[in-house]
Amino acid sequence: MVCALAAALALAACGKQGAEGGEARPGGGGTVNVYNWSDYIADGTVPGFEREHGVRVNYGVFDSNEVLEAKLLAGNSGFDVVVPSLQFLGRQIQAGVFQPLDTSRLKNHAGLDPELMKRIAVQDPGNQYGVPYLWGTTGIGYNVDKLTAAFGSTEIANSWDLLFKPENIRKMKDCGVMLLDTPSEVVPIALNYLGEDPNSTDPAVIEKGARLLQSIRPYVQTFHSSQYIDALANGNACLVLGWSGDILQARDRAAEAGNGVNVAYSIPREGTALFVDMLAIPKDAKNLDGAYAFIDYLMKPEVAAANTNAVAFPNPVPGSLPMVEEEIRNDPTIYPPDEVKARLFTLAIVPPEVDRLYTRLWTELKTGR
Ligand code: N2P
Repeated sequence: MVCALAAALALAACGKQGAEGGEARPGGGGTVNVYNWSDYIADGTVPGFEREHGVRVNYGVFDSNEVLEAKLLAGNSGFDVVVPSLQFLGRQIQAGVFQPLDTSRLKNHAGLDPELMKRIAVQDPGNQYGVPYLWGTTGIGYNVDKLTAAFGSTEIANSWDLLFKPENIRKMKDCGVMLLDTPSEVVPIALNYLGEDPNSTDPAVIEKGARLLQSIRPYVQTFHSSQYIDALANGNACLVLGWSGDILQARDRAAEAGNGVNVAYSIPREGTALFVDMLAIPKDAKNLDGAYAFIDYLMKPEVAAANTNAVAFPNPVPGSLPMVEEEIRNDPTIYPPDEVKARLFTLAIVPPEVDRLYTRLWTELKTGR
């Protein structure tokens, strides 16, 4: 609210946002309009950039690729820098939303992880349009004590059986179950659990995933893609399908509050999605100098390390690692070891007819039809 007001009045930039709803508005001149995921940047990053470059940042947040995409496809978004996940960037490139990046204006570009850049090039050919910001996995967040009370140990959290078998998830119903509100990740995870291709475009296969989700629907309290951080941290949710760093932030918030809530994150052994969120510049961006400067600043090793330290999502800058706190660097749920990585899948670009099917199935799921 305060941030939305400040943005509306163009009085001040807002830093890290805890909830969706902050709006970035065109500022022109010395303002760069950035639209990023919520809970996804260190508090000091935006002020640090503003000091170093003498540019003001108008910083808005979202918690859904679908929301960002709707704004980008409508055109005239007013944004200079946006952060879609790779598979969304891929189809937005095809829709002509972005301008190719002039990497000669990004002096830190050479410091990006070459392996990751190769993976990205499958959906952004030649790495022309995007620069990775942070990445992570989509897994299970849980309240350690509630899970232990229901199952005798936390072992079950190592499998998607916890979430996808009605006899398991129902035991967590009363303490609060939340799922990400995004079909484009939850449906592929359900398909992968069923042994199907997570990126299947076959309607009959996708329907199978939807049926699995329908079977657990009675036990899901809320579909939301950012509120689960606080809900887990304050004990209002005990089982979440969510993003790695978000759940670890919930763990840290509970510890800071000293409220006795213990939160943990697991990458289930059946495997899950690995996502990469990409910095890109819309074709109609007004402040190109500001956009390039901001993107380049985020790739500075010390800035990338500060962001990872704050939000517990890995960054794509190997030179930042010595500055990443040991506890984070050595956490296998944040930086998965190779044997875990081998079970992670990349989300593919979703064709329009599949997208429409996802949307229909998702609406039916949420409204209980
Ligand atoms: C930030 C979550 C971003 C990860 N809260 C999803 N791409």
